[in-house]
Amino acid sequence: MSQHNQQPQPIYLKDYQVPAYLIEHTELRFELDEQETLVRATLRVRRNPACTRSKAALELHGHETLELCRLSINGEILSERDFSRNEELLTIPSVPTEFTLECLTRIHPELNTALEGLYKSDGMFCTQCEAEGFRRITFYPDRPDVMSVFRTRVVADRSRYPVLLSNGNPVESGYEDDGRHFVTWEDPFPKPAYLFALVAGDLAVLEDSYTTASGRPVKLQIYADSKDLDKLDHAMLSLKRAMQWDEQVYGREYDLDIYMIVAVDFFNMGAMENKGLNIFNTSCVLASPQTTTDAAFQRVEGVVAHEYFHNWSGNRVTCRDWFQLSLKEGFTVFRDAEFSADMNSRTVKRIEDVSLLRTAQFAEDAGPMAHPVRPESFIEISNFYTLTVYEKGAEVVRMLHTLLGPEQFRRGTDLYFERHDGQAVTTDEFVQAMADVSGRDLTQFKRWYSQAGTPRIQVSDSWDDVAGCYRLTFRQSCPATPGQDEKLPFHMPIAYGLLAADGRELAAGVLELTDAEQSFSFDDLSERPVPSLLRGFSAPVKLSFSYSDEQLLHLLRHDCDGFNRWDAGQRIAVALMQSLMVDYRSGRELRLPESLVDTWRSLLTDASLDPAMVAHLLRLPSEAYLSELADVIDVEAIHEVREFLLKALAQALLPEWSAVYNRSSSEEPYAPDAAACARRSLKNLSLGYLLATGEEVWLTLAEEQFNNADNMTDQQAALALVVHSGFRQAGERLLAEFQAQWQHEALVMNQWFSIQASDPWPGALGRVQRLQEHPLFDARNPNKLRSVVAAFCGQNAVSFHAADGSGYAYLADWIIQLNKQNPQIASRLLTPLTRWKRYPEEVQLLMKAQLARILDSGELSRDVYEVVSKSLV
Ligand code: B3K
Ligand code: ZN
Repeated sequence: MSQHNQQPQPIYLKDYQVPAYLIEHTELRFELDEQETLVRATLRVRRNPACTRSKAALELHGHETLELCRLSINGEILSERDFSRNEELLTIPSVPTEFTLECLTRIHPELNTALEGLYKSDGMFCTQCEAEGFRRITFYPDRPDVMSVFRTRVVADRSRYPVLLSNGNPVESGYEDDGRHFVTWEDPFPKPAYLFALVAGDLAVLEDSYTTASGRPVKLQIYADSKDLDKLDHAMLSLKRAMQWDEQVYGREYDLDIYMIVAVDFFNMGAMENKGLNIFNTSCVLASPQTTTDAAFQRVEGVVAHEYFHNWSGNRVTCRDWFQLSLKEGFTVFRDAEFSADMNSRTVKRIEDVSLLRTAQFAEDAGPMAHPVRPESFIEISNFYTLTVYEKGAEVVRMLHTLLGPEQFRRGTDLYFERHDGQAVTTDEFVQAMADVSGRDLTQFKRWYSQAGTPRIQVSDSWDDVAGCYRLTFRQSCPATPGQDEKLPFHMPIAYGLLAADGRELAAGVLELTDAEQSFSFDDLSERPVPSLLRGFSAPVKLSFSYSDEQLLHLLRHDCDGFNRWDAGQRIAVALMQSLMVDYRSGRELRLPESLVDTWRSLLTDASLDPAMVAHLLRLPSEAYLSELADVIDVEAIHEVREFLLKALAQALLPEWSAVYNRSSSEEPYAPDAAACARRSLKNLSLGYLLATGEEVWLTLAEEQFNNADNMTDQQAALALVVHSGFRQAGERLLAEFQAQWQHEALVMNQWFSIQASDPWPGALGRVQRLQEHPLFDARNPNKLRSVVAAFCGQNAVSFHAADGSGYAYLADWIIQLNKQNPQIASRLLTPLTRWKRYPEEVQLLMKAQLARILDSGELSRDVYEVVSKSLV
């Protein structure tokens, strides 16, 4: 815990200074053992010629848990007078210009519950060093602008840890005393310490190979527990596809002789791009038709690609400091999104990504932790691995792609990689490469990196019938965010089309908005068009235009932009739900308009439509999206109105749902390709509507699907739909059967937990507390916490927001417990409580009281302290 007597202090981007010392070579020796681990680090250090502070001391980061055994410079052991140490730094005031520093440290991976640095996951050793985990392994300048070549020897008991891995290529192996063995690894590419990795365990491996475009063979290995060896094929296929895609689309080849992925069960996030040795949460690498849903198959493909793409966007060219995190994350998310769009359905991928952005990222922008894509300060960097840095950061790169066009964008990335290979750079340098190849002035564009908040665009139009002239006027503004009251206009691309009454496109293109108010005219049009605005969601903004229902229906039928067709449907549904919410609050009877039934009927019966599109069009806007759009969130009204609409549409279109269900069923063997996923998604959507009627016959259908499914997508969909329906006994029965069938598959059981934790039926809190007593629940495992605690607090709004405040107290209890055990997870789980300002006053008081209780609960980690203290402002 780092709070001690004084509150943790923020650090600022404006205070950045180049490092005073550089590390040319890092040699590490790990002696892994059950009770303690010894780490010997031998560093070749030299003064940084770029540093102007001539008498700068050598500063090494070192976590307070490190036990220093010996420290020497050029072979001379230092005494305690020669250096000082506080809870973060070890400082040696006087050192030569060039020297060898040797440091022997004792650490305790077996006691490490924060899962940062070196720790144990289910009996194996593994590491997580980004952002600042290496300082829990040894004393080191643990900052991304210090890049070194590493040579690592791992020594461990031969029988318990037959596999010993680190970054780079294996160069030596052999035996030591007492049944121990070693492997030495050498990574020739200079890297920051955050990309260091080590794994030791008894692991099975799937091997394959890949020949790069220039003919270099690369050995591919994916390691996992032997029981999971049959679940690695999809990750391997995804890896090979990603390697090929990066060659074709970006001209980037892999650079080492070997590429390894290791699956571990205890992991704070999804995966980590350590050079040559990616470490993955099992949930992002294991996949088989029997145990894995379509969504999870696609997640594996996306995450494997994401970590692979980091080899160039992140590892070869890395970040100068952590304020630049989006340099690698925003760019890499953009790269993986384009990869997934190319491998599957482009429109569906876009709809999914935009839905996430509009619900979760927009909510972040509107909350107390709002920050720019390149933050200006932080107390704990782990709190800034956010949707803003990742997803909005990717949107910023996408806008550059749209503004420059694909060819210039590619010349820009070529220049960026070539100019900065082996360097640690800033987002300014990324944009500069784009400016240099295009000759464009991107100065104003860079406000996307420095200004927080979601811009609002108000659009109005006018039509001059005589001249045939159509005019669109855009007004942009951006709400205040913490520390930023006034915003300047953004430079953004608005992709658009103008549609005639018969659906023809009269004009299309990209408008560039730069001013607070700006108009564009379109001459010589034969008729007043319907505007399709922000096609493909070309900028991360909230755009409003007073569309009539007819205009939206027109876009829904005719727009050639699949994203905007879907969005037109969303706008229709959202408007209806918002008006139903008003009715609900005033106690009026809720009614389903005939017009909506007709529209939906035509979508359901048109067999020529792409099933993927239909599945998305007919999915009602989520509770989370409606919450984000509300001025004051009325959890109950949102839930009740959505339930009403679901049931009403189910009744009104019963024969159509049943026909779609039958039409979407298939005897084909399982494949996770785009077409088959779309079919299953439409089938399970129909099943949901059928069950919403409450008629027994559809329960029987759901149970049949549950029992006969040859894949997890269909089985799990049936389970979740029945459990969340009013058929309570049937739900209990299926849960018991599912448990009996899958209790040995940890990832499947995580879904079993999460389906129950997100069940809104009354009594949810009691059920969740019982789940925590289940023998498979383990509070030290982040996946389990996500399946139970995060699912309850994040996906079960009616239960979490119970009027007595019990949901808030439940979450606060967890935060107080996890604050010591795993601060990163604690601070992440906190998010729902931080949004208190969005709720009615009496709710705000209850939520704030729990935040205050956390703040007063004793010594807080930097992670939790930052989020709680900023939320209470
Ligand atoms: N770079 C890692 C994230 C590390 C998070 C550390 N708290 C995974 C990724 O974005 O690829
Ligand atoms: Zn990443």
